[in-house]
Amino acid sequence: MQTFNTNEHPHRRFNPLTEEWVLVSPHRTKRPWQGQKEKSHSEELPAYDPNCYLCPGNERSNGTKNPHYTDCFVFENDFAALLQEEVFNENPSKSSLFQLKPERGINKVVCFSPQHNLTIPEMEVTDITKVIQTWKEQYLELGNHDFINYVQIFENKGAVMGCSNPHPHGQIWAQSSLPTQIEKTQKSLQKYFDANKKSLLKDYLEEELKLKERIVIENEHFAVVVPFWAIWPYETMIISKRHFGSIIGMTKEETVSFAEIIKGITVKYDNLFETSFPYSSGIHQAPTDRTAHPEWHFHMHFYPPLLRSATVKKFMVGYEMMGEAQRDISPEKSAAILRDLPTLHYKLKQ
Ligand code: H2U
Repeated sequence: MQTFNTNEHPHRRFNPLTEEWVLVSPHRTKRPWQGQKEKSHSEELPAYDPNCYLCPGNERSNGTKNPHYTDCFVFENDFAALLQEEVFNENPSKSSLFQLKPERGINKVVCFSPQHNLTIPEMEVTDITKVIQTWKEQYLELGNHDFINYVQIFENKGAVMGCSNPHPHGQIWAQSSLPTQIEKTQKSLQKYFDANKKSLLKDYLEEELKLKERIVIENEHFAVVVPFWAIWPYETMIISKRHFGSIIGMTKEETVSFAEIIKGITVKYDNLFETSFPYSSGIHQAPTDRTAHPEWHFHMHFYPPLLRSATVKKFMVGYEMMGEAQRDISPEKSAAILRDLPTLHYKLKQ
């Protein structure tokens, strides 16, 4: 019998945050590809687009005019998925098989910059810091509503991620319940904290910083790691070195470090296939349910869909829909590839 080798033999890895497993098939990375190839979009965009509903001074679909903003601009989503209005459910189902409950919330759109053709990796650190400051203000303001218990800050970047507009922007969905991913994470963090009186992610990051094999970049206050249990080929996580639960626990210095590390990883992403790299990213942090959450540890996920070029993306289909998530390239190999990429954005190359 052969000795088990993580780089050659199929195996499963456990995600301690969601308590889910992922199947890793590292021997399969040389498999021939005859599937979909998408058109790579490298068209040059203007700094201002008169038809963009997010550009300063332009009109949105409902007729509202955007101000002539110069930094970040936040507005309530005109097509909100959640509504603030309180409703009374007169006929709650008594069956555990037909559970349903009304959900209240507030949806916002955050324009990161007035410039239409800029993306986070091309923004200055000072301007990314202003985005983080806006996220802090929104977390506080939204979390102060008595019916808001969780504030989800996220970005969908790129048309392949369903992003409707290239103008740099993200969204915030604040709601009365903990969304499923947050509830799962919360349970795991709580269980670990109760058993060890320590943060699961602090312990995890300390191990990763010793091993170094999945760390992509780090600075004084944050590190970027391809998680041991990553699902997406180039999935990463920014984890704070210090244990704090939410974005408002971040000091001034940490805020600048956070901006630097966001820029650092997104520049590497763009450099990977010399394209504006698509992803969904989002901050996972303490709920705003007016309860202390010493178990929470601030972190940010990046889930990029691209697999082996600017045009080949990974689909979560077949076995993954029916069984569990699966990846070919090992997280260690992905981390090494990202680590070896230049830190200067490819568009600035001489
Ligand atoms: P995405 O590109 O990630 O889909 O985000 C754009 C959001 O902007 C989307 O949620 C909102 C959409 O509802 N929007 C407005 O609020 N007003 C508009 O005039 C167009 C789009």
